[in-house]
Amino acid sequence: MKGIVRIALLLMTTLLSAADWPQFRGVNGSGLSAEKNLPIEIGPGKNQIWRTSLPPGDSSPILVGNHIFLTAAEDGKLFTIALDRASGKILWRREAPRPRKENFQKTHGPASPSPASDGRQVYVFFGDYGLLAYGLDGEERWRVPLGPFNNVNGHGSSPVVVDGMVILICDQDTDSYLLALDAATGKERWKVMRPEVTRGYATPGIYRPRNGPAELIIPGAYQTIGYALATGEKLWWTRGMAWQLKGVPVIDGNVVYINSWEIGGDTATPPETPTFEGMLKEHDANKDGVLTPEETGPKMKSWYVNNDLNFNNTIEERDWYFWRLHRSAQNSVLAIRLGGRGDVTDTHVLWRYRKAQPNVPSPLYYNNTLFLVKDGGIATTLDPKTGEMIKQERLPNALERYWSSPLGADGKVYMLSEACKLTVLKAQANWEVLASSSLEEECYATPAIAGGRIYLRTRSALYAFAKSK
Ligand SMILES: [Ca+2]
Ligand SMILES: [Ca+2]
Repeated sequence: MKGIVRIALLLMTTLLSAADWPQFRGVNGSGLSAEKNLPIEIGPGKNQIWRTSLPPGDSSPILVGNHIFLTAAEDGKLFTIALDRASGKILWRREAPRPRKENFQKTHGPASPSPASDGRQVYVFFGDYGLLAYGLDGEERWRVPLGPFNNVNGHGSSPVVVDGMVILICDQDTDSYLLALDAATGKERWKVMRPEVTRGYATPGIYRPRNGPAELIIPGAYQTIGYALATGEKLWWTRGMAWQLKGVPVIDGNVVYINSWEIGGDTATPPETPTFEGMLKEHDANKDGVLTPEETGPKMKSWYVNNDLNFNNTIEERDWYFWRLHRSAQNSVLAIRLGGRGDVTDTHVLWRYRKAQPNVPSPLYYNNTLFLVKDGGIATTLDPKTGEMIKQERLPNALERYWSSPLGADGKVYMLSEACKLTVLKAQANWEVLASSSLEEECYATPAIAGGRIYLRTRSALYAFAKSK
């Protein structure tokens, strides 16, 4: 319940109401809703209120007042779409400029970041253009071109809006930065470079300590960094996470939970990787202080595909520094006590859990339990105080990959697989499955919960489900 009270407090400072779902995964990315009497099964005609066909896009729906907002791409064009909450009717769609086309991993596309709203306007981000703001009626208020970005998998970070600022993580293999724009005008409030990190896909979390100024919690490659919300000043950081962070930090009280997983990061003992000096000694035939494919030989040919961060077909010290971090990266769910300053890795990390972590889905903190869902349908509960695993089992009949983050409401936990199978658990550490149902669709977006309904986006449509009377 503590989480629900927190949501109400966060909403008090905005024009939003408790019936809204203002950003990716709801208020502060928590995935929590105070709604009751929600359906536990979905299906064609089962608890279904409406279905509206949509162009493809993997952004999650957000809800503000009578509106639902999401983004999509169709015929090579980028769109922001508003739907009527009651009927699912499309109210307006606005095209964003598309001056270029980023590379994308096939599991998503050019409309992956979710919109965010403060109740006045809706803010959307496309990696192929930048940020745009619209009035709820669809009138464009401002646009800020950003990029092009050096991010081979395509952008995935969603903006958030807080204290009159739109905050966006722009992590990439060169020149990563964190941006704060004035929400009303689009003018830059501050921008901080993030030389510590390479590509990333995370969404910011906001921490409001009882005493002291608000902080942004920003997961990035190999670490999480805390910044002062008002100024962007770097306050603290933790090392020892995986490469390519995705989710959103989950905050309860003065503890934050962050998941990080990447291929190769599960080993207990990271492999030995030579130093850059060692590499030069061995391979730098022409003694110019950098290495080329000719010098490093056929064995290292494939290294350049993902690790030559500035695409110049040369290994410089920076490339090798990040490669060594990559090799020593540790997949883990981290619990970090907030309030520290400087490098808090050795002082504020409460525990690390290193088995069966999700790749994309964020953790869920609900009913004093941390819930995780991993590809293959492996659901895990952890004791948030100790990181001790309480229960880990496969979800029956839902063994696919998971892109959607779990949600908590009505004493239940909702987990949605790629094959659009919805498994509903009783929200307790020793969980049990209450229901399992599905649509013949593909699901990559995280659903939204508001006004007694579940809004679920598939690759082809948006559905509203509510419990049948
Ligand atoms: Ca050389
Ligand atoms: Ca290079």
